[in-house]
Amino acid sequence: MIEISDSLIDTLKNSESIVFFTGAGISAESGIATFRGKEGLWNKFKPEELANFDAFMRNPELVWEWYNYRRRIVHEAKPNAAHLTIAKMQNHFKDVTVVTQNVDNLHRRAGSKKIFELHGNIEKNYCINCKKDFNEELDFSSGVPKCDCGGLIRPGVVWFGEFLPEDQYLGGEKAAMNAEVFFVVGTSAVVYPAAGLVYTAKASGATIVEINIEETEISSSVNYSYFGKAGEILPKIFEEYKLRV
Ligand code: BJW
Ligand code: ZN
Repeated sequence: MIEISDSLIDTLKNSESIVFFTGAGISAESGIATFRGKEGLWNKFKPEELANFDAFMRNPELVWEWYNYRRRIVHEAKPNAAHLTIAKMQNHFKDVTVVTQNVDNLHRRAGSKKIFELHGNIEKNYCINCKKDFNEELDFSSGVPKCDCGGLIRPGVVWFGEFLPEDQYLGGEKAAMNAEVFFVVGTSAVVYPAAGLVYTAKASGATIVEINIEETEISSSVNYSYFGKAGEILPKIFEEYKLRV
């Protein structure tokens, strides 16, 4: 049984600004596969082989097949105890911000209000040429859908080699700089510039708390590590906090 340290609860009691930096692992208990590790493979492809523009141009049908498959899973999924706990914490702290690498909307569906989406949103699409948004349901009956300008329509997510949406990244960076407690939940913390926010928060004086089922790239740099499922550990931290407020 994992014990939550008294000093972390004391720090939380004295904090107003809490940030949750999240990755695919927070949605694993909702039935959404993570990217890395053996669970992360889809049809034997690594995410790096599909989540890039060249792969899309080479084989848009294949990349769309992956996104449409994931879209169906996301629609059927529900926020889990970790997403719901973060949303509940909004009633107990002055400023709760979610900075997520996930594209699955589960933080919003759980009720979190202040969310920065660093890697886009799987519900969105846009034209590769004129960048027009196509956020309605797409029709694949005659192949990969195209814009009036002739450009292919692509998922509204951020692929390798692409810049993150500036407003979302700057919002996440500002939150990291202002955080008193910065939780890092369910991410392997290997994809940049997102993972760099952990070091931004640390350099700005935040207490860093990692929650993951295993050690990661950042484990040796954090103040507290809790190894276990996010859907079990986050509710436990919140319960201990409420007992001691
Ligand atoms: C649990 C759990 C449970 C499980 N409870 N925990 C060399 C060095 C440094 C950087 C680079 C480099 N070469 C290239 C780069 C840049 C590149 C990069 O970082 N690459 C690295 C992989 C090396 N980054 C980029 O390209 C970014 N853009 C950029 O840099 O722009 C500047 C630029 C522009 C032009 C030219 C050059 C540079 C863009 C990155 C975009 C990432 N996109 C994806 C796909 C999004 C769309 C989609 O969903 O399809 O984002 S890739 C994928 O990885 C996705 C994720 O958001 C991201 C991070 O993954 P995450 O969330 O950490 O998931 P996993 O699976 O890795 O980890 C899950 C974790 O959960 C594990 O630790 C488990 O243990 C844990 N877990 N169950 C708690 N129940
Ligand atoms: Zn267009």
